[in-house]
Amino acid sequence: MLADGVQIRNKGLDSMEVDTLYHIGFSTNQSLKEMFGDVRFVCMGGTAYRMEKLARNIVRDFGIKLPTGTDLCDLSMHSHRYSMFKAGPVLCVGHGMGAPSVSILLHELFKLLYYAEAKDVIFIRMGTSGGLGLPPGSIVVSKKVINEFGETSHPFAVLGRRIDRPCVLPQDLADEIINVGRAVCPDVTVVGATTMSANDFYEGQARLDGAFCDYTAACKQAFLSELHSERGVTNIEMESSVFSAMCHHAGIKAAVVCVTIVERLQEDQITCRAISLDEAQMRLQSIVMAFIKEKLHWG
Ligand code: R2B
Ligand code: URA
Repeated sequence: MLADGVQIRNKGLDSMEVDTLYHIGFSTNQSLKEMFGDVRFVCMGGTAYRMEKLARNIVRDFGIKLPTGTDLCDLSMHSHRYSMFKAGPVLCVGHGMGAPSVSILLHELFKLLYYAEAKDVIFIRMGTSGGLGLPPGSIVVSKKVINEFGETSHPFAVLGRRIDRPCVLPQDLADEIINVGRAVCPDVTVVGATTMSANDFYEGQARLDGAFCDYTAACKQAFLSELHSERGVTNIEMESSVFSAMCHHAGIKAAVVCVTIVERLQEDQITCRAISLDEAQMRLQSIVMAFIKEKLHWG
């Protein structure tokens, strides 16, 4: 099934009378086309707080008129799982941490947009990350994603078998965002590079400060240095491999844009001495908002 980009690869859905999108709190009994048919961008990030802030900033910056007497609200509030705010054509969704959380959400968002007949939708993951060889507060637009084993694919388990789906991100989209980023924030380091997506924050990212650590500081340093100098990795986070693999599998254009909040070649703990989390988020949001505005020829 094709809907101008969103490929739902499940013929079985046709025979379902009602499809309940349990984790986002919607079902095909609702007027999904009326509610979501105009969505052109889906921005996803880790927390509800940040995604609400993004939606509010878009409403203000784009001059979007909400119906008199109404305010933005969490459309997925009743599911108590994810959070979703709609700012005109931009859906801002909190995805939680890690691949399983993102995977469940993407299945349901793809179906939602398919049922809503939304066209030419672009997905953008906006995240925080640990940088390699970059000052905190740098912006990394992923051109390539590797998983924690160094492979350019994400492993899915289907009927007990491992299926590797490639992590592909459109290079032209990444370049467009890099150009906007450099124009909007000329004093900030904005790079297009390789992102490593790990399944864990501590051992999975070679930290020395987890509850377990069976390796030495020298081994950690050698691992991260090799990732950086041999593999070209400039940042590490936890969702880009599943995100890029699933969007590619669904035929959806997607980008991963992260701000670095720690220099991992120097430290493990996130203290935000060099840049506050709020400032880092604002930087990331201003770039993505400028990109969306340009794409939509808004204002
Ligand atoms: C970045 O930050 C989170 C871990 O602190 C994780 O979701 C990620 O990718
Ligand atoms: N998120 C991560 O996954 N790693 C970091 O170092 C910082 C944010």
